[in-house]
Amino acid sequence: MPKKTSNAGTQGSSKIRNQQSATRNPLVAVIMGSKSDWETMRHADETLTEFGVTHECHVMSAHRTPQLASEFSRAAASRGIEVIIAAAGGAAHLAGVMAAHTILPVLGVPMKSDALNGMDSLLATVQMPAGIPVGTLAIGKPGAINAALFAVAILANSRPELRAKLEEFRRRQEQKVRAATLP
Ligand code: RP5
Repeated sequence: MPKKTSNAGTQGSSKIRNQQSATRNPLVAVIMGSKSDWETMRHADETLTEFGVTHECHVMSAHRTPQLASEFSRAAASRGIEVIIAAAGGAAHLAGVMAAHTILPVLGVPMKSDALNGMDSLLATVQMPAGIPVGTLAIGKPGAINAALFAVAILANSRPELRAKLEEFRRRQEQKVRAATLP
């Protein structure tokens, strides 16, 4: 579970796992609709940490805390945030609401829901009307990891040291697959 709590300059309760990175100019905000999403979204948190990308993690909901969600999104760019990752399950409107209030790139991660295995989350996240884009990733853990890697790739466009880390990541990944042996 997220370890620290802070309101990060907005109203209401938010979860921040890494207080230090949260206060040190976060470049990425990882938002999730419920604390129950953390088990999946911790993979985005871990991936960003692996790349040394300053970020913060919050719980807020398009439906349960609509004012907090819109205020957070409206303030994000002025706080220096460059990418928002938003995860939600079921009627998953969080990424869309985030995108409605900012021109920052918003990446949506559909959570695997109990009722429909995440198909509801996927369709609710991906089917945005033309004009308000959400870059939607895969359902669940692969989506959480790839959202973080996508955020790193966006940031890497203007940060050569991040680009080098991404290239090294791909090299190591390829080597691992090439070296794989079967029982
Ligand atoms: C969504 O509803 C959340 O993102 C979560 O995936 C789902 C269930 O939330 P809880 O009932 O577990 O809080 O808003």
